[in-house]
Amino acid sequence: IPRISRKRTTSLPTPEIEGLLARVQREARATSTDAAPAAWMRTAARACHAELADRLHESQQADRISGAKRVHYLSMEFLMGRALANALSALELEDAFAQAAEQAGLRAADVLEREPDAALGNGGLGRLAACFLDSMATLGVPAFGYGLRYRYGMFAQRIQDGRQVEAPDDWLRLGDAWELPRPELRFAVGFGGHVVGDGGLARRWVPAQTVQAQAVDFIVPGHGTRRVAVLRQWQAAAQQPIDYLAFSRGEHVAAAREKLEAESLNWVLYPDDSTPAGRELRLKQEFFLVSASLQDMLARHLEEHRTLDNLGAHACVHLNDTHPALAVPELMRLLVDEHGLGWEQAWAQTQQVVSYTNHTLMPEALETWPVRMLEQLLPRHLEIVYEINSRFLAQVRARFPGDEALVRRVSLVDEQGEQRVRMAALSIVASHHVNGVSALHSDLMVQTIFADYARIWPERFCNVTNGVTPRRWLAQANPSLAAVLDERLGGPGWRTDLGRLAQLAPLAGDADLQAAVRAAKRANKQRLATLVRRELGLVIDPDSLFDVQVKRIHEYKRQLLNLLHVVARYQAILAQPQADWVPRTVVMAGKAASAYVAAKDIIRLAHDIARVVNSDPRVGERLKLVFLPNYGVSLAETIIPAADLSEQISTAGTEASGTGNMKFALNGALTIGTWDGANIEMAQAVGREDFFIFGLQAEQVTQLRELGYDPRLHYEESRVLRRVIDAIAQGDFSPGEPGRYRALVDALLQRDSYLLLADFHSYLEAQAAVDEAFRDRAGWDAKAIRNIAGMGWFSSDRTICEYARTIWQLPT
Ligand code: 26R
Repeated sequence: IPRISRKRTTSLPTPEIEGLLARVQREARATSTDAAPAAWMRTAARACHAELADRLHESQQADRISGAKRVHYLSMEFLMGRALANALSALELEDAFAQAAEQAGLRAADVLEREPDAALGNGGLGRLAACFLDSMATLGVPAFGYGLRYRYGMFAQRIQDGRQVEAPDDWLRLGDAWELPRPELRFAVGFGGHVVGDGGLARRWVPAQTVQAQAVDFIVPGHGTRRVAVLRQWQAAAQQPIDYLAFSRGEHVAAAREKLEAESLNWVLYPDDSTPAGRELRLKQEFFLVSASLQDMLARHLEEHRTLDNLGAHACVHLNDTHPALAVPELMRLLVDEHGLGWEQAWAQTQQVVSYTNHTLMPEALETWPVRMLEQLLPRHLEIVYEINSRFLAQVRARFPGDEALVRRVSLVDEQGEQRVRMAALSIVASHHVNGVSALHSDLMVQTIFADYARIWPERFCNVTNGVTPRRWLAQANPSLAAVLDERLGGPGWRTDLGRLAQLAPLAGDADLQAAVRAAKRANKQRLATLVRRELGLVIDPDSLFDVQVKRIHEYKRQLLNLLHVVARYQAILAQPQADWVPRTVVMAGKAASAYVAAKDIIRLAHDIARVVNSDPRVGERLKLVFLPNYGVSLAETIIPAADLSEQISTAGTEASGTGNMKFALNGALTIGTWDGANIEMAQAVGREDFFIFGLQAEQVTQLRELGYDPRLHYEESRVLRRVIDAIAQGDFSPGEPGRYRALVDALLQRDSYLLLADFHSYLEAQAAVDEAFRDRAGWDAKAIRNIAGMGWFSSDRTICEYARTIWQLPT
């Protein structure tokens, strides 16, 4: 991995930063007490930003001089969360900052909390991109993240009468101190219009409409290095911000039309279930991202190399899922139409440059775009897609003569019904590598959704298992545990060399270490209990077992299975109040896409169950159910370190990897999970004895479905399950509206698409094993330590090293 200056940045705090901190202090003293923390937050952000801007300049200068190969990571989502604590940590200013705040009579935590989350992502895919930027900066991989500067990010979730209500996420309301506008970086992006040509392959697109893409940089600091990465976010602006003629005619709305239309590109982040309505804007967003990013990349390359012949040697374009797949025809258009390369030459460069990561096997999440829509919006790109397709299909016909069924299946154009372009096919055909995000997912990818392509190009497909950054997800989120690690691992080096955690394994039985790890966990649980009391007015016991499931609400993730267990436990407690129950607090959080009815029903059911269970005096302290609203990066940073048990219970074969699973185990939670995604590799790394695995495996799931799965059999066979389902169906948790969960229960009994009933018993057994293990506190602590010790491999630093070596082929 190329890196400049890995030396520790011990020279900090620099006089400039000390000066800025002093300024922060002065300003804060001058403002009212109420505004003080917010004022501190912004001033501290500006102080850090000034230093980071210097480092950005240094990093980019160094890459220009060395002619480094750069990674261009194209993603519609970057779920960055807050930046200040991370910047302070990277600049090694945490202590100085905390002291300065304290002198001003403020708590550092209160200041940090004033920063809104940059929630420009839906979930796993977006957060992974953020972890990758952190690792690329830290490892010194020359990298640009390219994204959109959404005006409104992931919606804010409020709960009203037990139901989710969405509110816009107005995160830029007070401006963002971290933004570095780059007025000199502007590119024109076209839409619509027509194509002119002379009959040859080089043709010219004449767009009907053009908007300006304006770069706004966000600097991502590296840790233990002066290197930084940059997240370049595009802002759309009208060519002419105001139509003066219209304005002078008094037509003010018309005068602002172009401006409004251009800026609508940056309006909102699309939810991950986006229904066909309003899809055209999403397509425009995708193209806008891709076109601006590639123009920026080519301009830089030309400035440095004066030719595009060697583009592939100096640039990687990585597609974070297919959302930026229009990069393929857009790069071809730029190379052929705008820069005059021949088709073959352009295609060779494109294939050398592009790689693609798939993040889901769910067929409904595979993107396709109607040919009609592309024709209207991107006529030249449609032509290019057709040309790529005809050359590709000719190759297929030559290699598999007579197999027209194969040709139909692999074609970039789906001809069944309305013609649509398959974005995954487009990405695969253009990429030198295609990877999945866990071993199981990568296997299933080539065995199922991409089987035909894997037959054509077996060498193209590979796996790179996901990882998470230990800086945010351990050092910053869990300072209590971090302090224990610093002491036991001989200093802070584990932050950038997470493999060192393995040194803890032989110490798992050490009573002092156990006590220290337990004390850290207890402090984090207390912190969460305080938050729950503040947010919900509910008292929870920090000595109970904290059983946590936090993630987007999706049927395949099976939050409903978790709820079935809660109800079963509730009924068992009522039946046997004298039994020796291990007190549990079940914590859930997560957002449902606004149009996803089944997911919203699950949220409502959780609230209905919580109300009944939490207020039943017969249950007392033995069981509590908590749903925390507005899950996001910052809330995760408080919840995850407080968990004893991590719920990773997706139907085997459905969760591509999961990354929350890694964050929990890294923070000393034990996992109850299915044989799915990265859970499998985690169980191997920490040891199966210290993992609560249950349920059908992916192959068994497939078999069962092929044989014809009948959920009713489970319902009829199991008294426990019957009582649970009947209680929900009869309205025990919704007495005012007994039929409230009719649809949900019917779906379970008639289809049960995600096999909850098939796994129910195995899940209850695993939960009983959890209780047993928790009774033995020393045994549990030893397991927790072995979990932490086994997680070294799941650092996103390791993941990025694998991408750098095998996919991006960066010099080492
Ligand atoms: C709008 C649409 C096409 C869309 C569909 C699905 C947009 C976004 C998604 C979300 C996806 C693809 C996602 O977040 N996948 C998750 O990626 C994580 C990182 O690799 C995995 O850990 C996780 O298992 C997977 O669900």
